[in-house]
Amino acid sequence: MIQTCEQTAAGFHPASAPDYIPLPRMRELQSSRLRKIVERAYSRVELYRTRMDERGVRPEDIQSIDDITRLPFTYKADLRNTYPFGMFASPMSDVVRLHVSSGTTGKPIVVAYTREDVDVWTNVMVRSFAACGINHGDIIQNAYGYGLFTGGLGAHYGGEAIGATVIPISGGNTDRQIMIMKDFGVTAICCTPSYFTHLMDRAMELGVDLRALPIRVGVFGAEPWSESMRRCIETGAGIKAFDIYGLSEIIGPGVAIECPMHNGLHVFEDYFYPEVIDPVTEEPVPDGEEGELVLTTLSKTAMPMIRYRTRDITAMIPGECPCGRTIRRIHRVGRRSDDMFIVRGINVFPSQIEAALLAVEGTLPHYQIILTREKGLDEMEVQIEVTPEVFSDRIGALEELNRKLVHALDRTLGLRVRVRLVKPNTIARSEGKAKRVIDRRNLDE
Ligand code: DLL
Repeated sequence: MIQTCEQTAAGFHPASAPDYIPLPRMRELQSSRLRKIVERAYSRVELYRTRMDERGVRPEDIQSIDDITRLPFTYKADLRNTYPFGMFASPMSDVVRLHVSSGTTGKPIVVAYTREDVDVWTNVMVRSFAACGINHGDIIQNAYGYGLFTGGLGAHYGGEAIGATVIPISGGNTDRQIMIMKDFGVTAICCTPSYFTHLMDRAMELGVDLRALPIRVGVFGAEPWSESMRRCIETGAGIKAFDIYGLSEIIGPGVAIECPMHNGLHVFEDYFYPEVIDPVTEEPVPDGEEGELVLTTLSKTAMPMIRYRTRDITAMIPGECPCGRTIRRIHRVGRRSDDMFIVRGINVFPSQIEAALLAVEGTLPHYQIILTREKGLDEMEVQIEVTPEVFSDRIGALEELNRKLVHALDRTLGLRVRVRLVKPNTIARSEGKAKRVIDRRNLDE
């Protein structure tokens, strides 16, 4: 464990964490870490070396954190183009973990961690839990998915390190989640906010009153949610709901967390340096104004990310937080500047869907994606036009095609979705950009 937090048998004391250090000291820490990470990235990763050379920037030009704007940006496409290991700055023998997240088409993106990176991740998750009032003695039901998704293992390591009891239940099987929550005296849950609202609905159907259970905290993230959803969760389940933000490319969950003030998310900027820029001009925007979040990992060894364009839209919140943390805050992330959307915590790009659909014979390149929320759970229906021959064929042929498409989408997205085959010319044509995604989920419901 990186020794920036005080860990004792009695639990975690956040007061000693960098969350509270004075700004000038934070700037010094960030500057020294940035110098090292830029040197590492330049000397070990071809993409960074080429980009910096093209800009005429040498590692020694980067002396303080204010020099960061001289560095080139990094994009999701860079990770895809260097698939699988081209962005690694450590030999594979030092890499102890790999995770995978969806790319825009075809291949996913791969992220790597050394032992030290996993320790940093654990450290920020410990500080995240502490900010939500979770500590030694708590029983955490970790319903984020375990596996290639970073949610499960990220929360797991942090929960154990803070001294809580972690139940690695992963996602799904809602009735069992409710039984365990009740029988094990769970005090905190980690999952996507939409899954929790589904769990609340199911508990109601089963006659379980969540407000009467010991559960008191929820740590919700991996997808956008709203203040009204928070109110619905807090009153319906009798818990305090906290927003946690993160992305695989940077570390996973634990890039930023709400504190009990519930007024923005504190970024763990001793490890992840935030900038907010205008996505078109690429210039920084003033605090308080919306723009795209750009993050630099200040200590990641296996896969440093320099000025990574997250595509998430947010704003830096000016001023100090009454909670006493000095690390800066961002507004909750409500939307993105690209077309990625999130279904049940899984990132989906329309381009992935298009590639999967059109690889199946009998389909036409006219499709539409309809998103709804039923009983708190995201549902996705893909409507696609099929050729006149297929459409006038036997029912059996249509069913067979439907099955193939469901399977192709499942294989590409890792999600089971509904497919509806429609006649040629059914889907509205657009004069400009095709409107592929119709999102009828109301975050405020
Ligand atoms: O979703 C990591 C995570 C796991 C975060 C568990 C929080 C809790 P990815 O699958 O790589 O990683 O997806 C990252 O999800 O760029 C945002 O667009 C979105 N996202 C993550 N957290 C939030 C949040 C994980 N709290 C992408 N609010 C990010 C809004 C979020 N969007």
